[in-house]
Amino acid sequence: MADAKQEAARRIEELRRDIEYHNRRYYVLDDPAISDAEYDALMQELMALEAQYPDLVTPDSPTQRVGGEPAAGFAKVRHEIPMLSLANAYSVEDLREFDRRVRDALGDEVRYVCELKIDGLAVSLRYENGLLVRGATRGDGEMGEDITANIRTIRNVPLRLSQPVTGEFRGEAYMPKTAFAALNAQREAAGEPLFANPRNAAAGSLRQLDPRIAASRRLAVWIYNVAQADGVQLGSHSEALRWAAELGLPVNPEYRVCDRIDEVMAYIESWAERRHELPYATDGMVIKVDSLAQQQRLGATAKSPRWAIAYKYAAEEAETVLRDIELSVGRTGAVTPTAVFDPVFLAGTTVTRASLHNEDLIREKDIRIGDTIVVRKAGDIIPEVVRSLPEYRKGEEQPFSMPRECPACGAPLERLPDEAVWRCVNPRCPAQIREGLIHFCSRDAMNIEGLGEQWIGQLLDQGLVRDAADLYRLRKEDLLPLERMGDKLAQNLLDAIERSKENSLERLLFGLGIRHVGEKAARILARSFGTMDRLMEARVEELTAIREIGPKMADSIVRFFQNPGARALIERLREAGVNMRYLGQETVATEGSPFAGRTFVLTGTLAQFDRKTASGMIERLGGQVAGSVSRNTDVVVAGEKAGSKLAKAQQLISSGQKPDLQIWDEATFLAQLRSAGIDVPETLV
Ligand code: 3BA
Repeated sequence: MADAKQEAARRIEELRRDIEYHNRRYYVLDDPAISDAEYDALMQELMALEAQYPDLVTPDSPTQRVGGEPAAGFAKVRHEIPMLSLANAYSVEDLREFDRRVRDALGDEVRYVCELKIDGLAVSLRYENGLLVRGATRGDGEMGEDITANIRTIRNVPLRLSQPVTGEFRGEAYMPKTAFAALNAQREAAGEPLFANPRNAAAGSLRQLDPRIAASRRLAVWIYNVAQADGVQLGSHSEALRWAAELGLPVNPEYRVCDRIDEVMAYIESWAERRHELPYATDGMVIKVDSLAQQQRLGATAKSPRWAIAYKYAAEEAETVLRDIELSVGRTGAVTPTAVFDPVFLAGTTVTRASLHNEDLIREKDIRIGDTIVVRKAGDIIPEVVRSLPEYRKGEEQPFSMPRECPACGAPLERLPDEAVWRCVNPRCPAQIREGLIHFCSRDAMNIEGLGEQWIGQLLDQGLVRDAADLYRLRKEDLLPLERMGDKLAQNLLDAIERSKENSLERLLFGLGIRHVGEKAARILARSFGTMDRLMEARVEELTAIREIGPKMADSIVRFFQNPGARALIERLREAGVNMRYLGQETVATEGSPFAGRTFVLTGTLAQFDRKTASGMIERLGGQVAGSVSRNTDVVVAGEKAGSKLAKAQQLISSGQKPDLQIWDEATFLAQLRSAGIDVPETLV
């Protein structure tokens, strides 16, 4: 083989390995290690080399497939009508070329539909006789994963259409920006890895095997394609969108029918900035030929339809000056560097800070204080430093070096061989104690309402508390001298602290901040061991015998309880009267639940429960159960062999007397119970 070809073969192998690795990080682990642009660059390089040496192309090359493989654990589903991908346009010229190709092929007038390009992941929803029967991911376009249970938890996906239609509807599942921000804040508090952008968060949520988790994630869907529908005649895409909306499916209202490509350009331009104000992330505009007959004439290549193209807005980047690198110490002692730079306006907001994650990243990117840097927002939301611009250096820039001592307490920092972060391991480090206390009081832990960062800071500074147990000794006269404190507020805080004593064990376990023990693990531990005492004596083998507990977590738990400081804290909490037992089903908040204040009628047989149990659960969640269907009924839960009550409900809906009456089958009922926090067996749904 010639030298050049040999070199190409070597590089091709290397690229394939890298791409496979990043594919797995992205599709399987939902934890990408590089940006989309960097990934695209690898793919482009591989495609170029393979084009140059076609005999080096093998069927297993990542260029030979469209997407990722389904993760283990979900049933696979075949898409009878393949889910193709979209060709991309990155410039106005690309768009004009698309328009030219389309008009050359058709030789007549063309109308286009422009739609916002939602940054989520494609899903397919199948309805039979108006009922949602299947939800699937796109997968590689041919085979996806059956995620029906998770799709059912998405609030804006109708479980029943307004007409008994059989067909398949496709769209984008996404996580609204606020939900994404809240989720990451929660994960940060729990010491869990953050999602890089709403798209990954949505994908991660839909790939959860436990639909309760998916339900807690506040996803939503926009439908943008009618893939198939029995017995309807649709002439155009815009007509299909209107029809889908009429059926009750969520269709994004911001679409526009355009008569010429210039109008398309203007519409794209009109959204370039405004899109950042939307409550969900968008990364471009999708342009589609409106007439379905014309779509058919244009057809598709192996990968994508010739009648559609995705215009991507350039990822907005800005230059600014790095003024400082600040260090903060988290609850686990991890020291995180943050870039502080001159304010820049980026994707709709002014930003001044971005996490730099760890020392290695700063070194790899050669980022120095005083440097001109390029910043952008990952997924349009999270600011990040892309690179420094060494060509602007004047010589006064300061390379960053991680201190060897904790910036909060001065204790030496440690870095484990397989970790990227430096940690302060001083258990008395004030920064760790502060963050730990904030976590202890937080909503998902002990839920001490009102006791936030500011108060905790003051309590620590005034020496009124040193650890969580001290909170339970506070008296009103301790609180009153605090800045901005009043009698009523002090009483409220004391009441909230008092109430927290009654929490079920899982909240305390989560609040203690045992490494690797998140909310879910805490719940499993509480349920499995019942009391703190039993858990404290558990050995590694007993812990790992529980399916969800791995060796790393087990080891961390055992070590935590061997620590005399932790044991002493637990004893003082016990003396203060803090509950240390699992209280069975946690008392669930009824407000905002799909049960609160609504009237239910049960009909037919449920496989999972007898009627009394089902009624009990509904009532515990704030609902009422009635014997017969009337206009006062909000929801009919229909089991197998449901008869006249179901028929009555359907009649009330279709006659318009009670159009918002909902009919839930058993799976929906279970999914709703789960989303309200009730533990129901895993067998169904
Ligand atoms: N429209 C994504 N594909 C889209 C139906 C076609 C299509 C998309 C779209 C193929 C968006 C590729 C995955 C796929 C259904 C295949 C949109 C968006 N239209 N508005 C033309 O907003 N992200 N994605 N989805 N079939």
